[in-house]
Amino acid sequence: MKILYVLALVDSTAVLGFSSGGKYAFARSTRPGTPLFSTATGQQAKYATPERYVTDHPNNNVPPHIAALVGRGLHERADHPLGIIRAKINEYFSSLPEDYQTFDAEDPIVTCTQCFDDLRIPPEHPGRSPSDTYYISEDTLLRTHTSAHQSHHLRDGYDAFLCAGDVYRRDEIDSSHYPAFHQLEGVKLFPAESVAGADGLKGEAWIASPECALIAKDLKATLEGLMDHLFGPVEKRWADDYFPFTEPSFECEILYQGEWLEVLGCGVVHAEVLDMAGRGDRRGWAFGLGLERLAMVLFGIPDIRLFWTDDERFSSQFKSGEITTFKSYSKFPPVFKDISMWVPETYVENDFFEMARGIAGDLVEETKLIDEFTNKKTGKTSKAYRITYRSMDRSLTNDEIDAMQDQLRDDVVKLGLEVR
Ligand code: FA5
Ligand code: MG
Repeated sequence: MKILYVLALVDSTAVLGFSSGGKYAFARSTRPGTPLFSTATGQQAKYATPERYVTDHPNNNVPPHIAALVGRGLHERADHPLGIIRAKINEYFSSLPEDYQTFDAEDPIVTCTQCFDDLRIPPEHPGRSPSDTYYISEDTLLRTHTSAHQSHHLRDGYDAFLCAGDVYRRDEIDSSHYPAFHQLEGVKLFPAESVAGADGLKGEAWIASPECALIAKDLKATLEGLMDHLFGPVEKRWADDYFPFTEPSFECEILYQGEWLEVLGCGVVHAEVLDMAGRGDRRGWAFGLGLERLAMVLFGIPDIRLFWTDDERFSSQFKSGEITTFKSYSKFPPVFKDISMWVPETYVENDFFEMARGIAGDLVEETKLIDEFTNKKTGKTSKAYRITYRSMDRSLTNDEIDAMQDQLRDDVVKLGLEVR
């Protein structure tokens, strides 16, 4: 399911185009005397302890293959594509007039309050359900986005900051979706006096105000500047989006191999979010971008699974500070297996995807729905999926894949599925 934080996806294919406005001159705003890196880089490794994530709490739904990924700190490795991009993004923001505080090593376990309530994501939102989120306990979870850290930094008094980290979502499986990936969050508040004219404005009145337009323009100009810094000339476009914590909200797509790829979500921070963080006198913007999505385009990395590989044919290709084109060390042939099942009404697709990953790990390249119908007489629904198995570093044998597919066919019974 791809609903995530988009509650009522505004059906907007409207392309707003990239505004060309210069950067809004903005006074230095970070508290004086605070260190540039308040969460020391290199601290991530301390979170790489799988026992922290797989517990016997009844709400714990973190499988071992996910626990093994937490806290690897890929975005902090100077010679990993994610670390190289992270550093390039830092370089860009350091060239701007504001002092952006950097947080790169925050605990990936957050509370529901941090991840959802502080951001106006209501209890019934599908993104909060255990079908989409990895829970540690009733009220702690693996962060599903770096926005989980926005409110406490705002509450602590920061006016401009960046925060990167690994995030986790139960999601579909294909070359650009992986249950663990990295995001980078950016937030900037404007001086109270520059937005005082819009005091108390909400909803449409806020959106129509010149203060809102000013912030949205600065946001887009800042992100366009970032894209140009990273990519040089690349085709990009804006579309309207919806997030409960920004108003208005946008997404940015870039053209990659003939297809539009969504790389970030952003918007003007919702007044209620600022209120809850004790910063109701201010307004500002926030964005969250997917580091893998950017890295795939920049380095020409064709499959999101590659970021996690320990294969040195991958790692030896990258050097700190250098953007180089990835050379596939060879593409091994895929093995396709189909499975058709009667599904119960309570069926959750992500449970099936995760079960496949649990059995075959990263050998699962894609899980695709290929057929679906409901039997008129019995009312039963059938779904058929094609699973693509492919290794990134060797040829697979039919026997080993048959064994995995057989195990999957046996195990789906536990999800109430009936193989046809
Ligand atoms: C968010 O996560 C919001 N927190 C972003 C945001 C921050 C909006 C601040 C407003 C203000 P979204 O779910 O669209 O939004 O994810 C943001 C980016 O993460 C996407 O644009 C994409 O680049 C990346 N992303 C999302 N899901 C995946 C995935 N499964 N695999 C890889 N990258 C992903
Ligand atoms: Mg999105």
